[in-house]
Amino acid sequence: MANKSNFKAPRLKAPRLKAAAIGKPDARASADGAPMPARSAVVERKTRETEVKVALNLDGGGRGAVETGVPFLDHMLESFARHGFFDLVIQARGDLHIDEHHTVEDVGIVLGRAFRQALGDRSGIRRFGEAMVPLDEALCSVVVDISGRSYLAYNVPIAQERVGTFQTELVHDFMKALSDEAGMNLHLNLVGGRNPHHVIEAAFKALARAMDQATAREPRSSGVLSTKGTLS
Ligand SMILES: [Mn+2]
Repeated sequence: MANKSNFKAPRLKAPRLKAAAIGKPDARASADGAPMPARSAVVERKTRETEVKVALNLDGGGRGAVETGVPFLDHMLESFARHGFFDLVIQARGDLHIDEHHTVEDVGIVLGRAFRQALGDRSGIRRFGEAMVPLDEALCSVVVDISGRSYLAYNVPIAQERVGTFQTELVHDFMKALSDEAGMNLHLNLVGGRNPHHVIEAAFKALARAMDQATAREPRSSGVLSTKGTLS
């Protein structure tokens, strides 16, 4: 029986984080005391369907402030920021009166571009990352190669069409857009799971941890980690 009271979920306050704060020199990443240049990007994209702005710092502290108009996506991306130790501000406005597809996909596009831009020529990064993350009964594996070549292997079968009002199929579209635009080989494999919220959240957390590893600076590598000599 539906509860028809006027209950309103409390609005969870995202940590206050301004796009302008992103891009300051990264003092913590310095080994010898000299601040290293921030690996960050601010990317905007406007179409007749959506308007998306992303500010990203790869060497952040896990602070996320995400407002896309799709609350479930906000929840996933704030989790992504936290577990990837990225600082991430996302503001999106989309044609949600049609459905959430354009907004979810376009946020993936702009986030991917922000990673591409923040990584620059990809020199000095670890390039590969992998993570296996559980959430109760759900277990998801993510392996990435941030090589400049995009590829998506998406094996995350979800029986339920929706979690709340969010269409579970949109996760596939989001991951495709992200991997295409970041220039990233992205393999997602669901080991098992029943609850779609758990499955998707485990996927985003595993994505975060794998991308944190892959984007991390590799102190032993002075140039681009490829025998080909380029990652672009
Ligand atoms: Mn959750």
